[in-house]
Amino acid sequence: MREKIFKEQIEEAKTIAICSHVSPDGDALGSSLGLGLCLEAMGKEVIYIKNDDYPKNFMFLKQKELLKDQAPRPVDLFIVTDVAAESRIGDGLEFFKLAKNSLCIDHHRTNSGFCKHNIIDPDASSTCQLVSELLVENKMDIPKDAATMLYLGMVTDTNRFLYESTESKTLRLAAHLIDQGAEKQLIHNSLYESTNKDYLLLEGEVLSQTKYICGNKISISTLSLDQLEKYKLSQAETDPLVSVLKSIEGVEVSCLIKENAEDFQKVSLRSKEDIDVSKIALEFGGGGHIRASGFPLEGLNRQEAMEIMTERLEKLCDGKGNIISK
Ligand SMILES: [Mn+2]
Repeated sequence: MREKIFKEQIEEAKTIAICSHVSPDGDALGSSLGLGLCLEAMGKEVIYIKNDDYPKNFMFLKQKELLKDQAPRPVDLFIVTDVAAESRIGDGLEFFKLAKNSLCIDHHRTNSGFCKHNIIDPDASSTCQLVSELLVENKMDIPKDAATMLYLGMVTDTNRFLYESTESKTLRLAAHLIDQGAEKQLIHNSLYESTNKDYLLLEGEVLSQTKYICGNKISISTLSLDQLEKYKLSQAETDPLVSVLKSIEGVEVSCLIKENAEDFQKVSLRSKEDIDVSKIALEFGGGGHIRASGFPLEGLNRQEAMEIMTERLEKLCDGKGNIISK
């Protein structure tokens, strides 16, 4: 059914604008550029909408050249990939309003389906997996450069196929992308064998200031703008930190509060088992996945955010150092 919707919407459109979320990550870039390249190969006119600065850690990809600032204009179809809510469309919003038709392809559990047509699969480990599946089911060609982008999102959203969300299907689709020429070694070497040493130093600093509650089962830390400045890193480069806090022995839930301005914090949550952190994110007006979610906290400084998050996360605890799943 969903593969039919995908095919029909694409077949009907001549001009297609494609966009992902603000502060793009590997899955956002991979799904939008990967799908766009497949659509171009089908003879569609594709407009790629740039959102925010291109993340430094993905500079090694030549496909980044496709992203440009675009003057809004009406198109037949507006596609958003990996975007959980309309508020995350960013610079694509004008295109969305002007477009005749819209299609949302996403894997965020909290997605309410804000487009005319919505293909949402919370069980897909990445939007790139979902896009690849839709392409394969429709026997559509995946050119080499598209395969590389789709592979990128699959690798990053599953943390190298380590997360529980990785299914046998994920690996079969990844294998298919490699068969189409996905540059897997370029991705592996550029992302996982090239860690910035300043990032590692910052990681140590954040770890050393981490607070543990609930019998060390919950880790909470903060990252200040001063620290980013000190180590000359961008916000995007510090994305792995919250997972590092989760990877600690015994930790079930991790929380990182990132200062974006003195009175504006961004909170990221991760969990290993039992705890659905997307519920907490929803309470605060954010969203995401069961094991990875986030939300902004406006009007609070870092210290206040730390207090609020400590208080909220303590509710996950039975008071005797055990996590109670709810
Ligand atoms: Mn994703």
